[in-house]
Amino acid sequence: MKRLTDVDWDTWQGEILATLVFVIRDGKILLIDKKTGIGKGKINGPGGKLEKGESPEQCARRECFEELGIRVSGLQYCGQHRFQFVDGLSIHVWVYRTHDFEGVPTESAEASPMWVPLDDIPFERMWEDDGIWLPMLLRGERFRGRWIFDGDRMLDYELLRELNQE
Ligand code: 6OG
Repeated sequence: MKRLTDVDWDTWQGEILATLVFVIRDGKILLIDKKTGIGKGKINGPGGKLEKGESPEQCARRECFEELGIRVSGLQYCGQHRFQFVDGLSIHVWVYRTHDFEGVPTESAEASPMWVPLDDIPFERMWEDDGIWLPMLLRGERFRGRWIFDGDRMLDYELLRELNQE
């Protein structure tokens, strides 16, 4: 499996369902140095796996609280990604952004927070896909991505822009 066409996307279902949240305020974006889980050692947005019975939005809020101790609200849905890894792992990720939160982002066992200027995002320390779709999120465009990864290495992808309606 190397290309998008090697996967039957009609029947594809993520084995892991997860979320990502990007808090943007005063020209800065809140990122985390991830200390555990998938993508440990990389910089990403806060987020994580859905628990049983939870909606993606509930998961997004819970993960922000667990990882950083902040209460986010006014989450805007930005898009979805379907990640297929060549070893069989598959992850379906829902992505949100907001500028509303309460509390001070605080380091936890899972994450260390950082505010980064929007024109200085450390893409070289992030998943390879982020450099491709995060600019769309920052422009307020909605997206739908499908990606093939071999470990850290991106092999193929398709990123579509969606109409901004639910
Ligand atoms: P935990 O292990 O933290 O949930 N994730 C990815 N994020 C980006 N930007 N690119 C990828 O490319 C990713 N694969 C997974 C989604 C996993 C977290 O890792 C994110 C979740 O926030 C392959 O519980």
